[in-house]
Formats: sequence, structure tokens, C-alpha cells
Amino acid sequence: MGSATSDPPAAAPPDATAPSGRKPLTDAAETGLKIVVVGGFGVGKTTLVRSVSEIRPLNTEEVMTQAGVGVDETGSVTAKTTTTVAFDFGRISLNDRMVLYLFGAPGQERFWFLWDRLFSGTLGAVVLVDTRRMDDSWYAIDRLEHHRTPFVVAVNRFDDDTARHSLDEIRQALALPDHVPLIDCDARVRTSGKTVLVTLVDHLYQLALAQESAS
Ligand SMILES: Nc1nc2c(ncn2[C@@H]2O[C@H](COP(=O)(O)OP(=O)(O)O)[C@@H](O)[C@H]2O)c(=O)[nH]1
Ligand SMILES: [Mg+2]
Repeated sequence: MGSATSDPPAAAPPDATAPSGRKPLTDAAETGLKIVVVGGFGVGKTTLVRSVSEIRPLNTEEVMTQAGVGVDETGSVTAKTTTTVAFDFGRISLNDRMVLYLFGAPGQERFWFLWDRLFSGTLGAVVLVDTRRMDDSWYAIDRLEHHRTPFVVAVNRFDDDTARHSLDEIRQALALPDHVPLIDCDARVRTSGKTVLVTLVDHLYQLALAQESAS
């Protein structure tokens, strides 16, 4: 997290309740781009937001209580003892003009009702995937497609990802169309997380160009 971790947030996030619909990239860049990081429980959303953020990320990690047993299934993610009950918030400047506001969305099924609100005003999303629990990504991809929110898919490679599914296999398993960028990442590593965000911004830029030339 580095030396900037004690800095307070310097700017308020864009209005999460703004009317939905895609903003022109140029307008949004003046105030910052809202990006949502989604994915299943324990896939590394909080870790990603934490590792790339310039401010001390706000998050609502809570120690999982006995009440969560059987509800929050840790499955193969046995080391995980906290769970996000609302969402993570962080910020990163990609260059002197472009600021990304990051929202890590809760992955558990019982928080899905929050998602539609969260996607309002969102320019793009990162879907984090853990190959040990690929099923958890389907709902996120489905909701993003439903909202027509552009997204990239990042595979967070855990140490015990012994099967090492190739990106092609993962693309097939998730039925991802060719135009959706799919990359590897390590959510714990800042440069890796930043590469994911740059991939998303590039993707948004290409879509904006294509839209412009079509109209
Ligand atoms: N080995 C390994 N552990 C990771 C990686 N990313 C996250 N973790 C750990 O996996 C656990 C779940 O991550 P977290 O960010 O809380 O998941 P979230 O529920 O999606 O927010 C935490 O204990 C992280 O430290 C990774 O790339 N490799
Ligand atoms: Mg979390």
C-alpha cells in the first residue's frame, strides 16, 4: 500500500446513484471514471482495490462469525477469515488526466440486490475470476451483459492453481466473446492490478472510438 495509505480521500467518488447509461468517455475523464470490480467470494476483489489504490481504501471487511458458516462458503479458500459486507472503495490516477474510482462489489449471492444500484454510472468493470471456482463468475458476467456495461476479465492466479487452465480454456468455459479482453493477474501486485485497469481503459477507449465512427 505504500506511504500514501494514511492520506484521506482527496475527492468524493462520482455519484453512485446517477442515472444509468453510458457516459461519453471524454466527459467522464474530467471527473474520474467509475470502475467496478466484481467476482465471486474470495476471488481477490478487496486485495486488488487495496493493492492499486493511492488512498487508504475504504472497505467493510468484517471477521466472519459463526453465523456466516454455511452461508459464506469458503470452500477451497480456507485461509479467508474476513468477508466484505458492503463494498471496497479506492482511487488510482492512471495519468495526470485520468482518475479511476474503484468499487469492489460484494460477491455473495445475498448482496446481489445492491448490484443494479452499484452499476449506475459505471463506465466499465473488471470481473475477477478464480479458476478453482469459475461458476462464481457467471452471474457477474450475466449482470454486466444485461446492463451493457463493458468489462474485461482478469484471472487471479492463486498459488495452488495447479490445473493452470489456459486463457483459451477459460474463455471457452465462461463463453466469453472474442472481443472481451481476458488476462492473467496477481491481485496482490500493484503493477499487475494496474495492468488490468489499463486493459479496461484501453477497451473502453476502443469501444468509444468504434461508437464514434459508427455515428
Ligand atoms: N495466493 C494468493 N492469495 C490471494 C491472491 N489474491 C488474493 N489472495 C488472498 O485471498 C483471500 C481473499 O481475497 P479478498 O481480496 O479478501 O477476496 P474478496 O472476497 O474477493 O474481496 C485473501 O486472504 C487474500 O490475501 C492471489 O493472487 N494469490
Ligand atoms: Mg472483499
